[in-house]
Amino acid sequence: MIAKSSPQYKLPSDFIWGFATASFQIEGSTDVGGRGKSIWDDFSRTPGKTMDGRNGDVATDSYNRWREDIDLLVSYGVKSYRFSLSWSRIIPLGGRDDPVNEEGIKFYSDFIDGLLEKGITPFVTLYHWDLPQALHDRYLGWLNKDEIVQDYTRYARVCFERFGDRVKHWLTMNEPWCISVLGYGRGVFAPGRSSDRMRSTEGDSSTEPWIVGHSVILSHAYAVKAYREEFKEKQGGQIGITLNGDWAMPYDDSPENIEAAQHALDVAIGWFADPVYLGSYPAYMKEMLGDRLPAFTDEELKVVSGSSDFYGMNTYTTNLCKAGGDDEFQGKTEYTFTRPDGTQLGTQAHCAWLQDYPQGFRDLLNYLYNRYKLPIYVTENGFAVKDENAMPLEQALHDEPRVQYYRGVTQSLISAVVEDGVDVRAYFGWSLLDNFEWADGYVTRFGLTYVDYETQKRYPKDSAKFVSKWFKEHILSEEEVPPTTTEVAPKPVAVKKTAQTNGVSKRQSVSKGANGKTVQKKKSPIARVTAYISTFLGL
Ligand code: PNW
Repeated sequence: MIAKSSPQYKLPSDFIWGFATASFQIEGSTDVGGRGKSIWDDFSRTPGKTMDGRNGDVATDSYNRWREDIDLLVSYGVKSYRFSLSWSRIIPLGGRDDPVNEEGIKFYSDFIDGLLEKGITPFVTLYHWDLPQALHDRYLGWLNKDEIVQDYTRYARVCFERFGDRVKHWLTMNEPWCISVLGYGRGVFAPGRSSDRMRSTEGDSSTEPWIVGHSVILSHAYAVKAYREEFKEKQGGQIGITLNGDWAMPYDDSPENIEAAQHALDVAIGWFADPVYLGSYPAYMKEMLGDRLPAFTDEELKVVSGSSDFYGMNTYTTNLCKAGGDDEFQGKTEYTFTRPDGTQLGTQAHCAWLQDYPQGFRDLLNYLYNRYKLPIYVTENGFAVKDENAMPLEQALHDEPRVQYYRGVTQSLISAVVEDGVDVRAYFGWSLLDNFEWADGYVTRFGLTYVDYETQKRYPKDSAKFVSKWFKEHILSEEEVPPTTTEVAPKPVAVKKTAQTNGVSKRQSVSKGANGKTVQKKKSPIARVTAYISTFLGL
């Protein structure tokens, strides 16, 4: 066990950290540079769909201000930046026979070069909810498995071909649960389909989300197959999916509530993670949905199973779960933040679904690592301070509840890695900037940087300073890294030792750096031996 006070109580030297965004939430310039419409363009312009009636036409204007965004990342000292590509900027009509837009390619190509020039590793999401409108109009998008799988795979292939020489970290899909449930079940996100005729003119919440989820899994899997067969050998990158999922805690000790928490996890996470990592839908989902849950053919299952190189984890909060209710999207459980004794689980955020509970972050990391046994990349995690939008600038910049949130999760993160032996390789805070928060419009601010939407000026909040400083102080410097097994040491480094004592799967080997190369560098023999001894003794 490494003592908390030890200089070795740190994350590995090749740990990746940075901030995340998504194309539609920041770019704006929706009708510029040959971009085709996405399903969010008109949806966000439709009265009543966003809280403040505002849309994504300008957002944080990052299509024009991307150099400024890179400067901001540099000022924070990040190692990596997670962003997404707009499918309809690259293929305006989206389909496999539709033309590629060279202006869109050039925009992202220049951006990637800009990051690399500053030593920032691009972490690229292919799909963060902005489906080309033309594909929705043509065949109902994700509802048409046969068409969308082919169109998505071709889009992915174009991205690998054009950017894969420089991009070594790919995420196929962002949060399939949100795509399926919020877009086709609750109808609150584009394309806004549901059974609720007060909200949606079309849709069927009892069937469509499960069909959409199935198409998303298959599209992900066939894109990964293409990457592995046609690009990976030459380009040497990694590819995986990223899932949302909040920790589920039983409301109390009763057996039905303990079971309810597992049901909540089965639908929030297992719906996607179980097929991808374990090869089948969770038994509880089959029981709950019967033949409304689509089945994989044997051939599809071969492609789906094992189709992610790592576990991509987006998480924000913890829910207390009680058995009951008929909400299938929550596994027929009820969520609350109020404990049996009437107290709140944590600090309330601006959005109703989020409270700050850092222990849940650590518990979730352990659960995912034990169940899926792959390295974890935390690709989103963040907090929206209550009423921040109504505060004067100076007050908003001192975002103490967000600092408190990040203080808690970073402590949980390092405890999970060093004490529990969970193999976490990356952490991205959501978000680099305040931005278009989907149905919330611009009311809810998740940024570690404040954006004044009148001037588009960016102002670092205290949280950005906290997170940047924390990662700089808690990652082993290359000088401190103990030698690897191939060098002097007969045993793995202390992190690996701790892992063994906890009965969790261990870190298998020295992980790869951002560019796919082993990061640990040669040190002087003395430095190596000293570092090794101090690690071994837990100093
Ligand atoms: C994620 N929920 O969305 C997305 O990946 C981001 O684009 C988004 O800005 C961020 O989290 C903050 O909301 C979520 O209702 C949207 O539980 C809704 C939920 C969770 C995540």
